[in-house]
Amino acid sequence: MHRFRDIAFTYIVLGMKSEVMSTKESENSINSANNFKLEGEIISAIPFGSGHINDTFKITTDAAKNNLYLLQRINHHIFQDVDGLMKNIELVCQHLKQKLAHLGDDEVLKRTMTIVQTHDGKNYYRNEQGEYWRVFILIPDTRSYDILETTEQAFSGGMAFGQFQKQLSDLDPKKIVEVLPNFHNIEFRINNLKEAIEKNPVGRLVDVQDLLDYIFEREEKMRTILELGRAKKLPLRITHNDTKFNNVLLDSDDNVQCVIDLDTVMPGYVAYDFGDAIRTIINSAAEDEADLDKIVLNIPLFQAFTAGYLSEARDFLTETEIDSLISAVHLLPYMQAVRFLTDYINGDTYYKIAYPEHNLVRTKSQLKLVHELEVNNEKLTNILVENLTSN
Ligand code: GN1
Ligand code: MG
Repeated sequence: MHRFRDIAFTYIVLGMKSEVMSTKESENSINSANNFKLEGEIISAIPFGSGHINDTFKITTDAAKNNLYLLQRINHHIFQDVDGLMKNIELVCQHLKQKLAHLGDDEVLKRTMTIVQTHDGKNYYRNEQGEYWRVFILIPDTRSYDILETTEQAFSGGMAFGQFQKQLSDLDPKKIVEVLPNFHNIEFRINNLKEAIEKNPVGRLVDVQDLLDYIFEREEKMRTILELGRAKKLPLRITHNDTKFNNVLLDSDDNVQCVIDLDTVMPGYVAYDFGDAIRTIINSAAEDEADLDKIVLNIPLFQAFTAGYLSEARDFLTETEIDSLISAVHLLPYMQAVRFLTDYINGDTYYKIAYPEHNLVRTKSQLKLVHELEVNNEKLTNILVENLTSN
């Protein structure tokens, strides 16, 4: 989980070799960053964040103002249509910026992501090795949390994702490329798991039979949202699709600053965003906690996130969308377990791992969360209902 926090940061200072070893990787990232219109000269490139897919670096330049940037190497094995991906992000950022224009330029820069273009005016850069790079402005004086600390943070997070959906609710989903088709389609995810079982490419099936039983027992019950969607009872909107709590930046007073990580913004059902956010918010432990006793629910945080979310989203949600929220609370951790287990059986080809059993530990951890959510289903449903009636 805290992959980059656990390793000694490789640090390169241009013009002089720093005491910590300079690596090819640092040079490569700096060379890539130099293709973008940055203010000032680059001073350092440091691995940043805890993403499982892309590689992220914090770039600092010597400019007096605007000296922080986020450089990312896009995992183009997963995001194969980088052009479509970046067009999506550009469109979404433009739309959000228009919505916030009344706040003035400085505020808009803090509340939305801003793509930095290359010297030849493109949204990304492809180097000779075929790697794809992009740069965003790094919003200063903000922080994100892997595990929440207070109900105020949870309320802010709920508002942030509710606002995000609301601001995009008038953007035509047909304008957005589905960069990862079937991303939250549980049938697709279960089929991928079944294919992995069939192939068993690295012989890991022996370790996981009890986990598979647990997953397949719940297969039918997890289809509710998929079927409501197929029956056209849920509107397809533009959703974020990776609403982990660490994808919200908060300011020093824990007010919402900005929703980040727009790679998976695609047509989807609002409940998926709600459920995926709850997956990280309600869990007292990390997504990959190995000690299952530590995975318990923090229900006050669920209450606070729900209140924050509904304060923004209540107006535009249909009754069926509201009814679907609780199903997603169960579905998203379940689907995440299915995805981690599929990757474990396949020999860890999708998610970055920090140690060989990492995907197995992640699976068990998410399934423990599924169990806790089932046990507390009535309590959670009541909280949702109370929030709706008090609003
Ligand atoms: C991946 O890389 P990151 O952390 O932004 C994944 C999400 C998962 C998440 C699990 C494109 O997101 O769907 O929920 O890991 N992103 C993709 O932490 O698969
Ligand atoms: Mg992501």
